[in-house]
Amino acid sequence: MIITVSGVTNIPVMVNLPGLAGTPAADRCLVMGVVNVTPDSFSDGGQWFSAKAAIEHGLELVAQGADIVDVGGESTRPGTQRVPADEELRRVKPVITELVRAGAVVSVDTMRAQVAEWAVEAGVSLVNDVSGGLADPYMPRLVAKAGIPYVVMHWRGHSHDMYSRAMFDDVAREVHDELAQRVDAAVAEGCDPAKLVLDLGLGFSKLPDARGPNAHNWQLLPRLREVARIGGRDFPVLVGASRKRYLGKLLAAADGTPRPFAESDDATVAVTALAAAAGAWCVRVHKVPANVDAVRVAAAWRDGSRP
Ligand code: PMM
Repeated sequence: MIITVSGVTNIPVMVNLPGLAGTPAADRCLVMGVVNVTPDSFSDGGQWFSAKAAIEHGLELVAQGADIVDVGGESTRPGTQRVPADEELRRVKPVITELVRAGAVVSVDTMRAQVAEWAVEAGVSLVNDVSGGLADPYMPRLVAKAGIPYVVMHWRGHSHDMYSRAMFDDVAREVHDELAQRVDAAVAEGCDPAKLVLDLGLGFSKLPDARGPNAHNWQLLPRLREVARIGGRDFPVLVGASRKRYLGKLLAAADGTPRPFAESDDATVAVTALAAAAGAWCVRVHKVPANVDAVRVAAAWRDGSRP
């Protein structure tokens, strides 16, 4: 059922938040904390590059209320080149091993079936593939075999030239149609549609403008449920808004200097509240505590709006 919040937002609200096998049950939007085991991610620039720092950070995110920790060993910073698979594995192995051992619900953020295969063996609960199966044709079959939830993100190509592909007439319609193709491809490889999560791919081949025809991220967010309604099914949506460039641009100083990434955490919390109220299944964030508060506020808002 879809109801409408009166007054402030006028956003459609999914009354029953979707739950997925292998991920924590919750009557609210889930919070996924980010652990980038990379020297060069745009959002946290190498802070957690050593295994020890990454493990400690992951455990801290869980203690702060993260429902899932997302561990990645390859930066997708705009303009970046790929790292070799063995280096990606070297980065994530000790971190995933230790976080799973500690009882955390862990997802692996990778575009490579080889890395996902190792991570599944190690006990991750979810595969988060920013390429939605496009970067590695073996990925959907691997995830289908593992039988765990699969995050399929909207993606048009690798980071080194992603902005050259940021051309849309109607970004929400085109992201919807391209995600529908990825869903079809994943299901054709054996993935259970009930275990697919869709992601708008905020910042990936989307221009960071704050307004105007190229404000792709802002045009997508209010239509998140519409984008994820495919073939009559409302797929769960993961929203990865945290610290992205389009927030820094929106909050730019008077002289146009973008707000630094780490100073857009309050704006991330605002997006979290709105996305959760709109029915997002999960938000992927760098700073967990305030986002946990925001999803709880959104759940109370939703509950209060029930007849
Ligand atoms: N963004 C980044 C990395 N992984 N995964 C999903 N599902 N959605 C995202 O938006 C996403 C992602 C890049 O951001 P980071 O460098 O802060 O991790």
